[in-house]
Amino acid sequence: GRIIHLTDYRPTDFVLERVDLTFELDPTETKCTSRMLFHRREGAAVDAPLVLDGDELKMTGLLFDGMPMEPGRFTEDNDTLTIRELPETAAFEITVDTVINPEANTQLMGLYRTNGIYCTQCEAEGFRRITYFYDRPDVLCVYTVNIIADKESCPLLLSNGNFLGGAGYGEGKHFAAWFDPHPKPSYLFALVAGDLGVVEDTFTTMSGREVALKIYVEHGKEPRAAYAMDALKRSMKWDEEVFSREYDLDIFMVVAVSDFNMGAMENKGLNVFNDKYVLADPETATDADYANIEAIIAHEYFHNWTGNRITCRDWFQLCLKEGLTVYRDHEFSADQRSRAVKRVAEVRHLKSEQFPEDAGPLAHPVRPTKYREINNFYTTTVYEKGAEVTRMIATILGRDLFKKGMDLYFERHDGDAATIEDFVKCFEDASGRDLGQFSLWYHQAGTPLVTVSSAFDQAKGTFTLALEQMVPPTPGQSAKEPMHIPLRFGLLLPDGSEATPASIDGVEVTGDVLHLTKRKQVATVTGLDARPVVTLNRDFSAPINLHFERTPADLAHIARHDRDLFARWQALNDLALPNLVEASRNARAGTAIAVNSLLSDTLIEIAADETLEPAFRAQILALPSEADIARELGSNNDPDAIRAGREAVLAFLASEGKALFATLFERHDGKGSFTPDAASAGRRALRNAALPFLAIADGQPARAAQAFADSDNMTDLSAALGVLAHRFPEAEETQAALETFRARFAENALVLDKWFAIQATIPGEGALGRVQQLMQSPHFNAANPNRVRALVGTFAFSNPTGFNRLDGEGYRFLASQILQIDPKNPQLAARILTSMRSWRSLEGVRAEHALNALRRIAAGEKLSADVADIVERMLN
Ligand code: B3K
Ligand code: ZN
Repeated sequence: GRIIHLTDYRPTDFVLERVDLTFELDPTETKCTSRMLFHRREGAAVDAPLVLDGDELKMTGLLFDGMPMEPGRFTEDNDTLTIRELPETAAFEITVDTVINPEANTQLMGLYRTNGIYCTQCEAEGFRRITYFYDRPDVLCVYTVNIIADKESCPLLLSNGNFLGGAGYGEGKHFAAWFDPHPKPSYLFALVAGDLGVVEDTFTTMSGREVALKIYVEHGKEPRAAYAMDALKRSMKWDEEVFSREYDLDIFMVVAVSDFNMGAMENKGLNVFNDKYVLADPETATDADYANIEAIIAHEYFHNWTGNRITCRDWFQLCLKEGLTVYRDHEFSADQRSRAVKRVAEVRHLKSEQFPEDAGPLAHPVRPTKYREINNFYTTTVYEKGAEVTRMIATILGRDLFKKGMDLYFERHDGDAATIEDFVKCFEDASGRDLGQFSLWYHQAGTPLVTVSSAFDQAKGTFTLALEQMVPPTPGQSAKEPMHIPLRFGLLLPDGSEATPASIDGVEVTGDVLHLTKRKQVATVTGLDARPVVTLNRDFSAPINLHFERTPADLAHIARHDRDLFARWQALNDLALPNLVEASRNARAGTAIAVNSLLSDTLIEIAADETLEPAFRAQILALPSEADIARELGSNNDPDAIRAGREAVLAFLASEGKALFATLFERHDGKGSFTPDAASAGRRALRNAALPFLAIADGQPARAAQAFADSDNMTDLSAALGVLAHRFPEAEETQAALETFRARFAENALVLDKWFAIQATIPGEGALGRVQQLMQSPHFNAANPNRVRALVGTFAFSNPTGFNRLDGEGYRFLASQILQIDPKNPQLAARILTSMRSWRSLEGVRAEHALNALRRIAAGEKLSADVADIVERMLN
């Protein structure tokens, strides 16, 4: 594929006024007729041809104003249909007939079949696999959709918008017509047909309109859709209350399907979901599953305003809808649950997924300027860093001006295909603040590094803070400008209370935000009687790396006293990380490992603090991961040494805290009636955070085996199984528990994905053999993305010691998997391949094996654009 540049953007030569689509569904020969009404855009050249996009299409008819098009007036090639000699001003109609084979569509883009259900996925460029079209987000028009299908196998015929009507249609068939009054781009088109069960409810909007809500799932699974329905209603209410956004159709539908390339899709009025993010009940879903369902239902619903009513001018603007919508779903979850705990989880996720992307060969700006395959840009940088950038606008402007800016955005751009510049301008206009330098967050890739040092002058009562920022070079961007970095901060006094300084000079301060804008700045704080302990980047107000040499005592002080719970977690993390890094170095060198007793004391003290919510205490007990340690080490990494060092620290903490862990584990016994609310989930989280420490201290599986036997919900059951498998992989108890779990959930593929994932993450070099063996299991299905992600993806992404085997077998396995998956499902292959994005930070022997595996993939015959793009960037 060729490279697309942001600077090449220009509007189409023709305006599409409306489209009428008719589908005659058939598993292998679906007929699609598309009637499009166009007129030449004012200012477009009079001889400009109409060039429509297509991909692997079979065209069986082409009409101009109802008459067959003369062969000389059009040409069809691999990916375009070009029509010439079109009217200068008059509107005209083009009719295209295509024939599609949904059964053969293994890419899961365009129209395909999953478990007998017809469904579509059109973002980013799937609509062109249905018919020739202006398949780009800046072409918005109204759609009428007629669906004809077999009555018995497809009682349900759905598309976007409002239902117009339906009737019988000859022998054994019926039809339904839908009209979507809201102009939309093709990527938001959807069609679903088949035989599904439904859960129904209603929502009355703030202006009093009643909206029908329907969630479609496989027959028999209706009870498992209740939580998703509840989350949907809460999302609709929240968007009215917080963003003043009301829903705009008579009906809102969600369909759950079992073969889907990602989480879900926000098609107008007809969201299509991976069933993993719809179905839940206590027996089969963990608390994390419930939280994900809530967040994704909200995310897709929120897209109705941020994405659908205001869409993107081109795909470079993807963060306009994704970053903003992730920010909105984060805020929603924070309001529904515990804000601090949610923030800790977000930051953990950002650091473990986005920071490595930003530090490796796949780094790109939140708003990129070029791409080869757009599907490879649905990244954690566009989504999660994009959300952080939106959050920083809110931090800089403050709540009220941020709301004013959002209101202006909705008012000014409703119905538009907008750009990031349009978005930022709304906040500038609403606040009067210049966001020019701030906008670099959209354009400069790489995680900024802020280095800080401090000094206190007791005689003068002044405290100075010297701050320096540096944005590392990234592919295609060697030199960087200083950024506008908003840092929330506080000054803690020895008794834990907060100091109110007389003045702060040298750096702009608004409220509790310090605005770093130059490469180097010194903040001078006056009017202090005692040396303060600075707490910086509270709430993770800026997505940066912070190097601030602080004593363990200062960090422990913040961990004990900060009024910002997030900062307390961060301080404890900052106390633990150097210890874990040091332990890993010692493990590699074969020298003795010591643990700072301030770390163990503080950790145990906070974990024991009954005034703190259990969910937060559980986060305190989850030490930085092996991947976190690897990132901190930066280069020449040996995953086995990292694990050995971390294990030694865990063992020390386990023995120091054994009494406490036993109490936490027993006191928070989750038995009784299950509720998925945040407080109950927090109690389970604390219990399950204590269990691995107890297993280490016990040195044998009895307690975890008992916990497995006693569990009456999936959260506790899978946590106990995880501890058994990861701590005692060879024990009889573990083998028995794995088999019990398998047999009990043999009919539930989504639950068996947990069984796959737990086994794929058993540390050590035996993991690969287990994964290969599990791929032979009758429960595995190489054609289903959820299964492949659960087993192959989890192994590559989340098993550092198992995947990064010294003999390189892990990489060779992944290379052969990628080459096998790619011809069937390029998006899935490309996504799993990104698990190797940090290969250059491995020590020499592993890096060499990784390089050879990547070269083998690059040399593959007929690679998809998706995989070719990723592998080439990783090799550059
Ligand atoms: N917009 C979709 C993602 C589409 C991915 C295309 N490869 C889901 C979401 O972000 O809400
Ligand atoms: Zn989204």
